Amino acid sequence: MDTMKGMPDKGGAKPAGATSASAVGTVEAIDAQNRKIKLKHEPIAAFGWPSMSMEMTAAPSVDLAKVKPGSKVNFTLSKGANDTYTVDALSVQ
Ligand SMILES: [Cu+2]
Repeated sequence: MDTMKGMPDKGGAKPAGATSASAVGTVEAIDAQNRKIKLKHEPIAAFGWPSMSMEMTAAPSVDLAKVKPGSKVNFTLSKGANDTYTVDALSVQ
């Protein structure tokens, strides 16, 4: 499997190359028209990320009307092609 050379093949802890993760964050901005949400999230170990502010795309199932700037939320994030990230689920704490 030469094409998989760069991939870790050990079992055990979630690798940094995880494709989805659950996280906690605070909403900073919402662009409902373009399905974008900017979140200041806490560290996400599954992706090897420190805490940061970043804009993500909200999946069609996510109700952006439920959140506003300042809302503290639990959310799940999935990694797509080209390092794009989508919020698949989101709930206000
Ligand atoms: Cu981030």
